[in-house]
Amino acid sequence: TAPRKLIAGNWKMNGVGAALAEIEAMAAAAERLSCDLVLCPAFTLIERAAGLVRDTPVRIGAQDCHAQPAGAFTGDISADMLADAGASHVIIGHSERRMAYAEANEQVAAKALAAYRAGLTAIICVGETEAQRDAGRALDIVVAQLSASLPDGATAANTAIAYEPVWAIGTGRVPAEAQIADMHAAMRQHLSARFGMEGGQMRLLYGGSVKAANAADIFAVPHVDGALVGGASLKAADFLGIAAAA
Ligand code: G2H
Repeated sequence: TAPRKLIAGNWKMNGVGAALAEIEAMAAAAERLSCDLVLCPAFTLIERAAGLVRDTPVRIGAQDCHAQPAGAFTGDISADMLADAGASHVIIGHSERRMAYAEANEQVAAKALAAYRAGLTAIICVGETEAQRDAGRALDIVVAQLSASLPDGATAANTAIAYEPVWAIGTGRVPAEAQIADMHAAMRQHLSARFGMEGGQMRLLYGGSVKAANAADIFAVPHVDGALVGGASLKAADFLGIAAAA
């Protein structure tokens, strides 16, 4: 049976305190939804957001964590700190971090392990660039990323995967349904081969320019178990429109 869909919002570097009203509105509607909702605002909002959703089905996540539990890492935040602030999830290896901070697969895997140790669920991101797709290498690249970015010990409970083609992020361009289907089938095959039943149940999210208008078509693709949403997660009306399609 297909797992319950997970719709995760990635606020990126957007939103100050006033934006918490959007999370409050999402939480107020969440009870009526048949999917799981996770919002990942900036570090500075996590504790307040977690307080707001405490008695609702909505969960709060972060957008990154450090691989080490503590130490001399100026400006960084550990997975334990996120858990302490009330987060239950953390996005790891988003392509914006892979590109801007040169985060390699091995570092992504180390961060995922840190997340597991802190009791967090990792949302691990993978995705090819446009040049890689044009060269016919998208499936190979993404499966290789997946293989190297997931540590041993990944389970369906502590890990979700987000497939985000780099060329679809914030561009309004979405892959053809057949392209998403092929990629998610390849990822599922890899995960089942490596993790057995756990890999078969791990939720595979699609990310990149998801909005209410295209969500239903994307969710109908086999092995799409939810979405990682950027721009359309900032406003409750948009995000709830996507969640309603799940
Ligand atoms: C891809 C996505 C969220 P957007 O980065 O992770 O952003 O929906 O704005 O393309």
